[in-house]
Amino acid sequence: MSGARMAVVIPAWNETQRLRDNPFHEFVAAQTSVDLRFVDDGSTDDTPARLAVLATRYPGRIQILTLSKNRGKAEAVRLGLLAAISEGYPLIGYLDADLAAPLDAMLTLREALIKAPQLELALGSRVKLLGWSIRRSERRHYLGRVFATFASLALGLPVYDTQCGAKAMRASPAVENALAMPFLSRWLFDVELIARLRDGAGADTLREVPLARWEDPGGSRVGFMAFVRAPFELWRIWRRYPVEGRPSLR
Ligand SMILES: Nc1nc2c(ncn2[C@@H]2O[C@H](COP(=O)(O)OP(=O)(O)OP(=O)(O)O)[C@@H](O)[C@H]2O)c(=O)[nH]1
Ligand SMILES: [Mg+2]
Repeated sequence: MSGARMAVVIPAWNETQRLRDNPFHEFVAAQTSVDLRFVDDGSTDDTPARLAVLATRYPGRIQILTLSKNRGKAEAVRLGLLAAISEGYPLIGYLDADLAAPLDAMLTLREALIKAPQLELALGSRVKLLGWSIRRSERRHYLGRVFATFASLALGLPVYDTQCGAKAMRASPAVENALAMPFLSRWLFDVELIARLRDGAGADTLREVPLARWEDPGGSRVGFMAFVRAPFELWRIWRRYPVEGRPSLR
């Protein structure tokens, strides 16, 4: 079963500096059942040309979906995943172009879905355990822990890390349904995706999978304002997807 076909969606917005060809080519050569679907999110730098070169070496296996203007990561990922479902892949997932989570992480997540057929979503989780290689600056780690605590409260689920950019799903009707509408939030869409599946498929279809390796390569374009806006966005999500049995603000 480990050969189940999977499409990994990689959103890319002005990634000329961070995009490297080799890891993608080596991965596609070694993993013949996993294809890559880049979404060029209205880039204004050389990203389209770089992606075109990347794709020519493995026609069909690496493809580019081009958005004519920048729609933000949430919409880029959502459109890429819907395109992969319509291509007929039984498993789909997404990963950041900076490869903070390495491509191998998608194999770990795919394995989790294959081993447990009841799961709809396997979430990569950056759990900093001794002997594992999870490398983030102290500042981002602790800010991340504060955010994760509030995200967990807003979802009413014991989730450790909603924001890791590596997630895999089954291309099921429940997942397709969860992706049908644009997300409310541009950056916290992972929290929304979890809420939608919690409500549409049940909390027991979601599983976090600790990743062995995660390393921030730097160069993030998520500015300070994203951290300032995060509590407000989380509040909007909590209001829009109330936790059953708990008071809603609506
Ligand atoms: N910043 C940004 N990234 C986008 C956008 N659309 C797609 N992306 C992609 O989303 C992924 C995440 O971007 P990063 O800037 O690394 O942000 P992040 O990983 O969420 O945050 P960090 O933890 O700060 O690195 C990358 O693959 C980007 O190319 C967009 O409009 N803005
Ligand atoms: Mg990043």
